[in-house]
Amino acid sequence: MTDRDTDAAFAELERTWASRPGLIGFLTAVNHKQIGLRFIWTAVVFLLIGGVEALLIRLQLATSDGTVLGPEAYNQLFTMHGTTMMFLFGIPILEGLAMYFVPLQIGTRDLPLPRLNAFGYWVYLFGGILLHWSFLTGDVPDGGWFAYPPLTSTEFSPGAGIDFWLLGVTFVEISGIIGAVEIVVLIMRFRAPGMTLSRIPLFSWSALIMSGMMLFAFPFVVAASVLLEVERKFGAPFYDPSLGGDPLLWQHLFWIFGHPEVYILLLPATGIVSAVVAAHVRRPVVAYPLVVASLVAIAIASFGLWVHHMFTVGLPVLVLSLFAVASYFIAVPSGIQVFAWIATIWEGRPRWGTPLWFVIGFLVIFVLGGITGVMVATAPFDHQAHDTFFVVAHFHYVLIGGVVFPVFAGLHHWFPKMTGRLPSESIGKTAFWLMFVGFNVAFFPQHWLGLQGMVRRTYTYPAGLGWEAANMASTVGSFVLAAGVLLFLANLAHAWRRGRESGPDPWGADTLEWAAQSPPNNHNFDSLPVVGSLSPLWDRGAHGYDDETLESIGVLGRPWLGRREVLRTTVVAADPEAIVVLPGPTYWPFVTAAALTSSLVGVLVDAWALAGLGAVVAVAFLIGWATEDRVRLTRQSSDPSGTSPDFLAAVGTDEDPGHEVSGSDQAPALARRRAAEHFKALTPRGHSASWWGVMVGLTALATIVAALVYAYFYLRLGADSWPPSRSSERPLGIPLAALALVVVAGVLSMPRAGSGLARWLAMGLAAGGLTLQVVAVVGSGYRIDANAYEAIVIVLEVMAASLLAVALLVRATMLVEAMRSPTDPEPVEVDIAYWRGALVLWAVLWAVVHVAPRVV
Ligand code: HAS
Ligand code: CU
Repeated sequence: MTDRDTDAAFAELERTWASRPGLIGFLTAVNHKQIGLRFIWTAVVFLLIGGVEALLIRLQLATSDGTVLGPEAYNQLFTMHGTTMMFLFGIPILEGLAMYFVPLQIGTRDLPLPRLNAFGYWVYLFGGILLHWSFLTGDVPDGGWFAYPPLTSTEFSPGAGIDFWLLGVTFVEISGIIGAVEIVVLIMRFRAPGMTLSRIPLFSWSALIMSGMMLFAFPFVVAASVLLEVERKFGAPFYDPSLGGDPLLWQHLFWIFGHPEVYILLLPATGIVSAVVAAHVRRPVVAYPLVVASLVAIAIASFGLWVHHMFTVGLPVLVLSLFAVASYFIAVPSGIQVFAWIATIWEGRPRWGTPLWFVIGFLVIFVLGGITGVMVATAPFDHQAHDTFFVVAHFHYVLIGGVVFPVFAGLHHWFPKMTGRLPSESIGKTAFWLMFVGFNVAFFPQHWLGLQGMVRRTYTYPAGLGWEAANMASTVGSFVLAAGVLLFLANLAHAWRRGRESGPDPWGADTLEWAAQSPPNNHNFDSLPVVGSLSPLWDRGAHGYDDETLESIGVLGRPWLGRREVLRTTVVAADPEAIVVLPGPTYWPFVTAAALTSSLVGVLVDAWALAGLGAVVAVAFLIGWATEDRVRLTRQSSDPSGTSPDFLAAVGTDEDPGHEVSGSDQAPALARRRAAEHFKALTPRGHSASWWGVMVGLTALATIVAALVYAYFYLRLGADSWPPSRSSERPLGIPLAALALVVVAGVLSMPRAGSGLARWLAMGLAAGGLTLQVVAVVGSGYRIDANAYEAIVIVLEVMAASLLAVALLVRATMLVEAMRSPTDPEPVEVDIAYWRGALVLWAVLWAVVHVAPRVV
């Protein structure tokens, strides 16, 4: 290839990967950098909103008998503050950073399901707006970020505030699950050739683990919220003890989500710390395998700790002890990471810029917060500290120290990559010191206040307890902290236009994002990198990404076709597997999210016609989305036959059999050669990205089912008689017939590429099963407001019926798709994957509804 050919090819790629201009571009963009950046700045806006709410709270508490806020306003502000920070700032900013940087770090050009990603953003934005809309209607949620019933039931919260909260949070969590699916599939299937598991950068590892955790945690809060909303709208007594419900069920469901949630925030933040430490002390983080193992250990263990938030609800001592010990255990992997960073800084050549200062701030504050965590994990101590400011101090140490400081380190560190400009170091460091000092002045005294008995979530305290000075210090400190945050953001805003040019790699960092331009061009990399080391940019030539490699790989795909092509690789070895065509700009994500939002608003204001219409329109849009021709979305080929020089064939020309490689040098050369071979003769194999998306999405769906089944058995355990005397046992005849039909439908769908006819037939049978199921439920005479048993049975039945109904829709759409493009295996794959999952879940629910009441 001559240089001219190459330049023309790069220009062609750049046009192919461009978004559309103007407002249309804004609404239709799907590119990971644009969407990632949107997540980041939207989250920053919510950080500022949440910050103002916090300052108002502190003004009220500055003096005894404060009069800045009344009790109602105070309740609303601490609720919205916690909700905003946890749901609208913390998770989205970390997801945004992951969406922007993971594709670059692992050497690809976009996320695997770009339209879904854009949809996730709109859902997040609309959910966040909805939550804050309540300020305009006056019905501001005031039940705390944990929304415990019975406080949040209609009896004690009759207004629409809690509905805003439940629906808004559910929406935002769905956006989170979507982002998680995206990132899991991305990291498993789209890494650069040669990027084996042990060469994945720590930030990408942490993003993968965060996303995996989200799939298992978020569905619990979605399920809890849906149950509470159904209770509020239709009188289903899930949390009402007078009809067999139990408010503690909420606490379990909420904290099964809520405890992992804090590590979902912490882990990617530690990933940022690892990235920043390596780059700014100029050596890889020590003990990489141990650090990865710690991330995994924390992720798994964190699902077994939730009861430590419920130590004071009156549980057996054995339970208290088990959960306390489990909570101590988590200090071990946390400690391993802390010592790994300290050792890395010790061994390295630190450059004391702003990012590293934020890391130091993180280390100091997070360790203090971790230690108070171990203290409150000790049940007898917690009996004193629970619901006091001691806990408030603990979680601000871990959340601001453990999450905000690392995120700020990351924003400063990656800012040059996103903008091509360097923020001021002196302003950055000033901002750091303001934040560090302000933070400690604001929150350290709260430990003492808590031990003195000052309770949280109470709008004032009387004079004469000696708490004034500490509270005043806390308020002053929080304003200093806020000034630091503003200065930090102002520094970035200023640098955006005026900062010094940074060039591609101002820090001399090690991971692939620094090999791209700053800001990266539309297609990220001119040539797709091949990776032979954990620090590819430090091991240029010897191990990793080098100019030679650039030449050797050439440009992926055939740019003159105008398609968004990326490389799919295998899970473990990252061997090239297939070339995947990604979709370009499209309206579907935006309009679908808008339709869903209008449906949600319908529920909120009891306009059921609007709710139904919105849902129907959203489904119609989803079908439009699923059948949209992805290849046509990008620029049309001028030369579809591809008579121009075959770029794939130009690959691998640098293979030099005379060049002896030895020892550790062997791996990269091998990887490169293997990649080159694959490029030459890449017969597509493995599953499509959509198939992976469905499989990972099914995990989240299965978790929702698990949460509902958990609720069923929890209610069952608390009941004296089950089913309660009012609820006659349901006859089995029709349900058995439904089961038979669905099982046969499942069997008919089994053969891999199953004949079209068998799959149509299966559809008919499943539709029959669904009809029988509905008939049986209606015929049972069960009422959702009768008692907790009937209510949960109806919810399980509705869940099962929805799974089946969606399966029918998916199959109809995919069969039509398959007829339109008979050579494309994807529709069949997606259809069969979803069917298997949905039918298995349906059968599980069937067993719970019909078998469980008879045997347990
Ligand atoms: Fe926590 C409450 C226990 C870490 C966030 N936590 C909260 C709440 C939030 C939160 C938001 O067991 C309040 C929720 C609400 O609104 O009610 N937490 C722990 C423990 C750890 C911990 C054991 N928390 C976090 C992180 C968070 C977070 C991380 C966010 C990012 N937390 C609790 C408990 C409650 C709680 C109770 C409920 C209290 C109540 O009454 O409501 C651990 O993961 C911390 C491990 C980390 C370290 C530091 C590094 C380790 C080193 C090794 C040596 C240290 C040792 C320990 C051996 C420990 C350096 C020595 C121990 C001594 C006592 C000296
Ligand atoms: Cu916890």
